[in-house]
Amino acid sequence: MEFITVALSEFIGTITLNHDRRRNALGRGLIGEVIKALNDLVYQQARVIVLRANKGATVWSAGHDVGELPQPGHDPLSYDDPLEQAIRAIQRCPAPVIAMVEGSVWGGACELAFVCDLLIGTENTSFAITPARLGVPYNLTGILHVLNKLGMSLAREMFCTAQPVSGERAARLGVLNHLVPVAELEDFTYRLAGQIAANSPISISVMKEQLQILGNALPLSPEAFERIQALRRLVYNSQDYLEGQKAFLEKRPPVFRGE
Ligand code: YXS
Repeated sequence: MEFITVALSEFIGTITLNHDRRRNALGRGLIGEVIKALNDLVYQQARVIVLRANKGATVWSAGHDVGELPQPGHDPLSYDDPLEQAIRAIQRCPAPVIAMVEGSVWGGACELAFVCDLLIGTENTSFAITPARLGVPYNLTGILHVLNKLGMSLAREMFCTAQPVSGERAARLGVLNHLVPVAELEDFTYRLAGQIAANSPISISVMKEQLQILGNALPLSPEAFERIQALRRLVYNSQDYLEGQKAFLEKRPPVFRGE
């Protein structure tokens, strides 16, 4: 694998994001390897999977690969976007996925971590949801995943400010299941993974899917859905969307005009 490493021991799988040079940006190459690793580990009887970055990582993941965002006029987070495929792969994985989060998490990588079944962080963990910083219209299921995880108040703050929220605050608000000192992070995570692996995998996989179905069961009229899609088109057809990506790639602050 070019972008990740994979391991399996005593029914506990580990997928390590291993592209530090690009801060584990979620490009199609890395995402493809993560999805393959999830499938392979389940086939090899993994009962729980830890999704992590390398030890000592300052950035768990920098989010969607900005260079792979499509040009204006095309939905940047369409159903078949690799990031969306990875999010569905984690949700559909019969084994619980534990996000072991060391370092900062950005953009769509926050959603990827939030859809994991458990999140364990440390004092250097932080989450920043950044579509507003790039002029990107987040997608409907993504908003629902964030809303389910954060609640309305924190979701509004994070989508509007695009500023990092600390691991300590995330733990206090229930976004992290546990916050442990970085020196204890691995032992704590794998001890908890061992507790899961010792339980009935068929019982857990069924309850995971039941929770998934109930968590996403929000009635939405066709008109409401079409209105939301029309709103998102306004954004990804905007000059702001073009400017957000351009500014990032040119390593300069964006100048947004709201048009
Ligand atoms: O210039 P080189 O070639 O060395 O590459 C640099 C960065 O360009 C690259 N890199 C990325 N490339 C593509 N997509 C990214 N998201 C991305 N992030 C980083 O990695 C190399 C090292 O980056 P550098 O020098 O900035 O590292 P740093 O340690 O000083 O800063 C780390 C970060 C994560 C604070 C910084 O790289 C950063 O702010 N990255 C962008 C975070 C972000 O806004 N992500 C959201 C992406 S868009 C997304 O997820 C959704 C579509 S949405 O916007 O809707 O949430």
